[in-house]
Amino acid sequence: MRSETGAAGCGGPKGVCGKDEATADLQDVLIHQLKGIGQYVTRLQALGRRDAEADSFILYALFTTLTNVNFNRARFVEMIATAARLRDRLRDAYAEAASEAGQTPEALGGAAAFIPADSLVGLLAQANVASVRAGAEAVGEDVIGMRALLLYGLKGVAAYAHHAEVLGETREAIADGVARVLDLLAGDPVDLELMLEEALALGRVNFTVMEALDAANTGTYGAPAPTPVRITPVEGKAILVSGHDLRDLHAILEATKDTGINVYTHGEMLPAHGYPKLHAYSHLAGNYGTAWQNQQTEFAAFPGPIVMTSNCLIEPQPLYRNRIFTAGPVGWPGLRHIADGDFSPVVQAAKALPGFTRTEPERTVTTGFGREAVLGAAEQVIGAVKAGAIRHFFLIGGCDGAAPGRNYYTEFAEQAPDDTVVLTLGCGKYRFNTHEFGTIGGLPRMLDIGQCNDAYSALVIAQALAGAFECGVNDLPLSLVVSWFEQKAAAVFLTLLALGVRNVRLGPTLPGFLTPALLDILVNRFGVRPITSAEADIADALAPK
Ligand code: SF3
Repeated sequence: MRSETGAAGCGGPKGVCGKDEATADLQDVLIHQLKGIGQYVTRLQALGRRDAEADSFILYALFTTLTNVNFNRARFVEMIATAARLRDRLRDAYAEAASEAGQTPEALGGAAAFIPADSLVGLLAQANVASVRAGAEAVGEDVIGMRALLLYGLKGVAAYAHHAEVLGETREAIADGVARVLDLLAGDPVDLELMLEEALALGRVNFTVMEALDAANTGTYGAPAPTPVRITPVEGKAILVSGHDLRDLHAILEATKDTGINVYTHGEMLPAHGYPKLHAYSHLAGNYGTAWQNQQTEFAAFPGPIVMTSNCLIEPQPLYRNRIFTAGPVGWPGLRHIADGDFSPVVQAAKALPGFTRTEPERTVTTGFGREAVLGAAEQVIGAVKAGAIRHFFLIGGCDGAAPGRNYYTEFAEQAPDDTVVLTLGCGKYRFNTHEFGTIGGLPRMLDIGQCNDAYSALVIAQALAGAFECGVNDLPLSLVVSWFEQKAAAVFLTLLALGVRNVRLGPTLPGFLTPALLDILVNRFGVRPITSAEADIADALAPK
């Protein structure tokens, strides 16, 4: 999926995110290689051997193929060469481990034996065998759609797992689960039931990933606490940091300490202000702008350098192309890339650019309602529910986007009755986070749990509430309203299904790979509901059951 529009990509010479066909084709080749690597990794694991380099490369490489992450052909050509070398090494290691165990190694064909061409033209010619749609005529759209759900879920899992890994949190269960799905996909599966089971297993793996990421973030930067964040600029030199990677933000804060340069967050970086060890930097001045899809106008107006640490990047415009940097898995041809965590070129750029020339009157939004903060107020929350002051919780979360229909989320939050609480995470929050929600039972009526990366916090809160009320999550006065854009949302969606969470409202449009038959499965077995109108969905959620 190159966008919310469908399994077959967005079509045309460039997708809606700006990715050209050649880059998308190179990504398909890389994914094909990763399937082959997954085949060897699973077999090595079965023989009791682990390969940390392979585990890490798989996560990073999959992350680069998410929508709106990396558009740089040269980086993909390099990664394809690296993947080929890694696969060869794993093949040899597997042969050796099997022989040591007295076994005859399987002779693996297909993706495991794929030899990438040694030229760009040759690689592009190989993309047809590697495409998610390869063999569609023979197996039909339902099989292609289910494979796509697995692959896109896997990409999301890999992205979250990479975020955790850069902060030192890894789990063998994650590497095993990721390799297992790659191995399955390498076999071009056609059994829908089997793939559905594997998708749910992947959802459980993602729960482990989200837990690891939560441990990484809170272990490194402390548990988020409710924090008002300035959303108006302060006079002075400035750097803007977008994306999800807290470690990069931390490195930039360190690099700008005592320089007089202010650091602003953008998009999914807003919740970083809630982490005590990041909030402690007095030059973390505020949040600038809104969600990723508005970046072309917001970055153009920002008077300093911009760093994109993860998704979601869209085509940089000439007005800021010479002052935007990429980091980690992100890439765009011709942009300066920070590969080694040394952000001094960004600091130099900030010194040379004007910065904000005046301080605007302060306005704030509040973030930092992670699991500890919300559960710290659990007694108050439970008391308010029991007393009837809180009638219902709406978790309105997920990815924002530019497609029509997303006003639904604004309308939903704003029309939610005064005796309901709105919990939010992901960049969809910008649709309503400056709205005045007021308080309820002494608590703010709108609680920003954090990034989409903080879905674990939301699940822990839901499970704790269910425990307090001695019921299941599905019996709580809680409705989940999820906005869909790309593969991180697919991973969280699979986790919700795997945990048995029902009645998830999904929109604004359903991903194109969900054929009518697949949608039927989701609706009938998991109670998934495509959104209708805010008014009707709120009324339905509040109707006595
Ligand atoms: Fe999604 Fe880009 Fe915003 Fe993290 S990942 S929420 S769109």
